Formats: sequence, structure tokens, C-alpha cells
Amino acid sequence: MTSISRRRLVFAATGLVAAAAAPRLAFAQAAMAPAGPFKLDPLAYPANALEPHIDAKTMEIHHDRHHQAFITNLNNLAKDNPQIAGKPVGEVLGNLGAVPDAIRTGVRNNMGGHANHTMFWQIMGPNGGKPEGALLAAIDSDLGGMEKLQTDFNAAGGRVFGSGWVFVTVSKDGKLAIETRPNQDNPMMDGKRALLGNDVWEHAYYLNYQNRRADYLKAWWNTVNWKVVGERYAAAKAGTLDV
Ligand code: MN3
Repeated sequence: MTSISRRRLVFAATGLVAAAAAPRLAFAQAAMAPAGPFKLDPLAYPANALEPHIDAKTMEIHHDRHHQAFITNLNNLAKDNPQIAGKPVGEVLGNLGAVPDAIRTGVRNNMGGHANHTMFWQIMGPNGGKPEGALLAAIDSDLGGMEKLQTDFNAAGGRVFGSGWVFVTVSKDGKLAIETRPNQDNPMMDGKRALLGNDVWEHAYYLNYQNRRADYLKAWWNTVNWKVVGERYAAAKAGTLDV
């Protein structure tokens, strides 16, 4: 057999396998991501990029399954209520009273979850640097500096009973505060924005930390991307930060 015909055979065999596998793969992808206006953005870094602070398996399950579930639920809600996808997320969550009664709780939980997790993936990353400039000045003046921010934020996150989030919020005039929210509520629901936040639902840390939420809260600071947080701070003050 010449090398050309051998190559053809290999190609043909590979093509057969690919052809046989294609419909099933397409079906699996369709089942995971039904058509709809809401989409899950891929992580901007590999799932293992935040190790050892957050392990790759936790990142994969958290992003690909937990966040995807919010997207799937939103797309199901949008089938009969396409208006929920017609405005920026921050606008919908900022005026939940305008959402029909029948879907308000679903939108609150799932769009809140979508917003919270979109922010969460954005503000983490490898080689996160340090806060600088106007952001650092605001942390110093409003939160008593970086050390006090971390101590108070970790304490607040430790006090969340059940599932929820701990945030540094930013008000319209740029003032920072440490606040918590239950479930998937988001500061946009009362006219503020999340500058940064940490997920203290058990799914965010249980594989690696089990019941040691305090250790997770402490280690999590190593994952914060301060460049992105600085950009979010500028956008929040300019009124252009959506989620
Ligand atoms: Mn989560």
C-alpha cells in the first residue's frame, strides 16, 4: 500500500466516525444550549487558571452547569415573554415590578443568577494585580483600606445564612459599601451595582473546602482581577456598567 492510499484510508475511516458521531454531538449541544436570546459566554481563562484557590472541577461545574441552568431557565421564560430579553439585564432587574407577576420570581432568581455569575467570572483571573488610582482611593476612603475591606468582606460573607452573595457595591455617586444579598439577588435590584462579589453558595467551594467557607473567602482574594474591577468602577461612575 502506498502512503497516499493509506492516508486516504485513514481519512475515510475518520470521516465515517465523524459522520456517525455528528448527529449525537449536535443533539447533545442542542440539549445543553437550546436556542434563545440568552447565551452563556465562555470563561476568559482556562478552568484551572485559578488553582489552587479554586479548582478546575469546581469552575467547570459552576460555569458549565450552574450558570448554564440560569441561561436555560431564562430562555424558557423568554419563549412566552420575549420582552425580558429586549432590555439590558440591569434595566430589567432594576425594575422587577414591571415584570409580569407570573414570571417575576423566575426572572428575579434566574436573571439575578445570570448577572451575578457574569460579574463573578469577569472579576476573577490569573495574575490579578492590585487596585490602583481612583479605585484604590475609594477603597481607602470608603472601606478603610484593603486590609479592612478584606476583613470586613470575609466576615460579612461568613455571616450569610444559607445561600447568597457578598458584594462591594457601588452607588450612583461612586460610593463603595460592603453588602450581602440572599439567594441570587443583586444590588441592581435596589439601584446600585456590584463592583465585585463572591459567591458563598456551597456549590462555589464545597468540592475543595467542604464546610470551611472562611478558608474559601480568604483564599478567594488571590483570584481577583483588579484591572477589571478598576474598569468596572469607572463604568459604574459613568453609568455604563450593566452587570
Ligand atoms: Mn454560583
